[in-house]
Amino acid sequence: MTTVTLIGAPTDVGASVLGASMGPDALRIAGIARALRGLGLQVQDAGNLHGPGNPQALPQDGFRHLDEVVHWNRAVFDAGAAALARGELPLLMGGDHCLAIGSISAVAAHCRARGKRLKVLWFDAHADANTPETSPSGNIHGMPVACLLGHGPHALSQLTGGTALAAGEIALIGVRSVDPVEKRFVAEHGIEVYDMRTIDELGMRAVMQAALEGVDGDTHLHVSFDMDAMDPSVAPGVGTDVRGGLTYRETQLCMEMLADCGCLASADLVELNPALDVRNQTAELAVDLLESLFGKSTLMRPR
Ligand code: 6HN
Ligand code: MN
Ligand code: MN
Ligand code: MN
Repeated sequence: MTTVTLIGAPTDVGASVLGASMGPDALRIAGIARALRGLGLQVQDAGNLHGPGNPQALPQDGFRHLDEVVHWNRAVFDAGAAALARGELPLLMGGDHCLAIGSISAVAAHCRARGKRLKVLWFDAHADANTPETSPSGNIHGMPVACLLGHGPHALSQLTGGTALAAGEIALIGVRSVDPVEKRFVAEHGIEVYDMRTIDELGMRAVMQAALEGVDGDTHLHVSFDMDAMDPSVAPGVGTDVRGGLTYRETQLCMEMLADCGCLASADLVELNPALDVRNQTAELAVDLLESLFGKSTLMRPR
């Protein structure tokens, strides 16, 4: 049986809104380990990683807190790589979304070494595809997709010793807030995007079928879930909320279809901001969704 390893990364150095650093404990308080164990999974909580505090500095050369972001991502990379090498399924509890640079770089290195196909599904209101030249904020949580595709400072874009991802290995789902130059980046790289309009027009079932096309037993599937993918009416505890997001049921359907495909091998749950939440409901929602992602289903269904 696969062991799920919970890795806490309590930091918000990639953001300008403070509070995502409390995400790991909010998930623990919402009962993440208990919920997953209730599904019959083996779960170990590896505790929290350590790293520098948030200096709350202004951007320098296009980045806010580059050194701190590099430090945290190295720690996430090492912890993720170690869990994967032990045959475990790392679940990164963020923390802001800059941490996906480290977690997905570890996954990419793992797949390259084993000749495994890789697919990353990136659930987000945002495209996270800025570079320091194009970023309106300097916040590195707006840059991980670009970094993973090789655009960004060497220390982040070459964590694996090369470029982590090819554009065809990632799909963005739930997008509805994309900066003008990000649009060009996404188009020029031919990144697969299912924005909210596509989800409205096709429905989530068709979108997930398309996103999972070609994902099979030889594929390592990584889910990077930014809580702001969901509508702020159901997920208020996020730092950069955008109206018009995924509904509770749409998200549940995603999770259920991901569970059915049986290829999930690593995940990030990021951008949960307990300082902006109401009675920990966004953390509880996250745990509810993770249960579905790991196979909780209402009925027995023929596979
Ligand atoms: N996130 N596109 C904006 C920026 O500052 O680059 C927002 C980024 C939000 C990032 O939510 O992970
Ligand atoms: Mn994000
Ligand atoms: Mn986002
Ligand atoms: Mn490129």
